[in-house]
Amino acid sequence: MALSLNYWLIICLISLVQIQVSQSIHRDDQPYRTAYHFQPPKNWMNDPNGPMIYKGIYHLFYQYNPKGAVWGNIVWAHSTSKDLINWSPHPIAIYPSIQSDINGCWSGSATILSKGKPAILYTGINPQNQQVQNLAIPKNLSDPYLIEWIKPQSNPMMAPTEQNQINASSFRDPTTAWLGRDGRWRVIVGNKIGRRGRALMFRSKDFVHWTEAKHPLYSLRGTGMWECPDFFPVSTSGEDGVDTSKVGKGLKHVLKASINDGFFDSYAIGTYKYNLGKDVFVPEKGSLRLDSQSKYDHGKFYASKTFFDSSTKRRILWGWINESTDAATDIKKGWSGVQAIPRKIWLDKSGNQLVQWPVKEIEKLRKGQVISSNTELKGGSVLEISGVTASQADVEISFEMSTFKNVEELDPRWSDPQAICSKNGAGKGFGLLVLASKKLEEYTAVYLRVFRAKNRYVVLMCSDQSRSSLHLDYDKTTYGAFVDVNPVKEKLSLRTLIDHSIVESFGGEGKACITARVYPSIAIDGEARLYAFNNGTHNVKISKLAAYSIKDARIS
Ligand code: DQQ
Repeated sequence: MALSLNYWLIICLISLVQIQVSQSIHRDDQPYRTAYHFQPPKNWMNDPNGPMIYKGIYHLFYQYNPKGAVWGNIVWAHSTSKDLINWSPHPIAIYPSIQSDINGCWSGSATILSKGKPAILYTGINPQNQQVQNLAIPKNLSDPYLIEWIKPQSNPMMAPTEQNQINASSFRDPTTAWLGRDGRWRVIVGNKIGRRGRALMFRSKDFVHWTEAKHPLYSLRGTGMWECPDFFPVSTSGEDGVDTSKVGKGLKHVLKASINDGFFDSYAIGTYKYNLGKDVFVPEKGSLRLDSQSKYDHGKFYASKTFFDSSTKRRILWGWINESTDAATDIKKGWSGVQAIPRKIWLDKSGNQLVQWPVKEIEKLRKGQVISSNTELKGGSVLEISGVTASQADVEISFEMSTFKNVEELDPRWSDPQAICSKNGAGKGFGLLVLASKKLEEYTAVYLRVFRAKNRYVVLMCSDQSRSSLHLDYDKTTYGAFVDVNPVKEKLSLRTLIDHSIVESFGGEGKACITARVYPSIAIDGEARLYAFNNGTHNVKISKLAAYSIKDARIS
């Protein structure tokens, strides 16, 4: 007995050493792999699919190419987690096996049906390369990991036909379904007709027989194909999420579409009504309107999807962060694509916009910290924040301006925040230099700038990649967003999650998000540094700084 215990202890120790060794080898030749963002060990990953919680276990499926680091051979890979941060991989859940998905299993969503049974609707590519919608259900409901999925004989559930005249190459990505008061399920599917993006609606009593509604739930001219639509209620009185089928007082609805022409996820806030047999979504007057100003994230973030976490009453958002490198580079490194840290998402107090914040579970990974308050940051100065692993960190910083006398004037012609960030640089901005090299040959600047406009101040957030890498052929885009905060009354805050090649930033406590993908050549691992800077002529106060090293999550 004693011998066998020792034997197992030795085996465990050897494996631990092997893991440590393989991790250090892996980091040396894979400087851009992330340590706490979700990614499979190798190959291509794109959209998050069918996120849900079932019997206390979080499920994430994702579009995956089991055969390589570029898009193709698409299946649904599957991982589960108890905390949204550490994940265990499972066998591929949905793969081509029937006529109606033989050429690919594309994106879709999970719905929790009555009695808590999950069901997945996803897009299959049939032998004629048409996009159709299929159903998959768990083989064994008593398995909380939902390892095996079966596809009913009656697939596909929705298909383009001569009668419905749906364009077979623009008909995909069913949402989570919701149950109407009339006892019928509703689902929307992304589509376009000409340049008009559309959310086609289907209804069903039994989740198997689906009928197309006469009118799309919503459509908008000039937006092109809507991929991965999402439709869900948000509470008007707090941060709690609500079940997707909830309607009534104290709620507004959000429609999100992934705008394929432009590759961004954009939303509108409005009212969902069911009147005289017709379901309609009416965006609020003056609400953000599925355009480039109403992006979930003004950097890299696409094909996102929310789910309602009934265990914590949160609505949680997943989104795909793609690479900025070319296919040859991705093939060489053997992988492509990362998921953003899951974010809680809710309606801002103003009712005019959504707010996003990394799920609090991420804080479990925090270790060594640097915390300070009320530090003066002189005009024109750079201050190193040492004591944390700068390549793997979580940094929260808030600023107060000592004076508003000299703020920059906003040229009334400047309406595009990205253009201001790209053309005018940091101006009198202040913020962080992340993934920076010691001599500042490389850095990604994430910062805020305050402007004076007519009767108000305007706050701009930028994430500038122009100096992110000495590699000349890597992406140098600068992203920008306006942040709806009043700098006189509110904190000017930034939070940035840094993870080797990811800089995921939240301005104004989550009112504006910008995710950047960067590939430094010097500022790698132990060579990376973190700084605060103030480019203005006057001092600003760092009212709060909390920087943490972040441990590796257990992912693959
Ligand atoms: N990715 C899937 C499609 C979806 C697109 C294919 C969005 O279903 O429209 O991998 O990234």
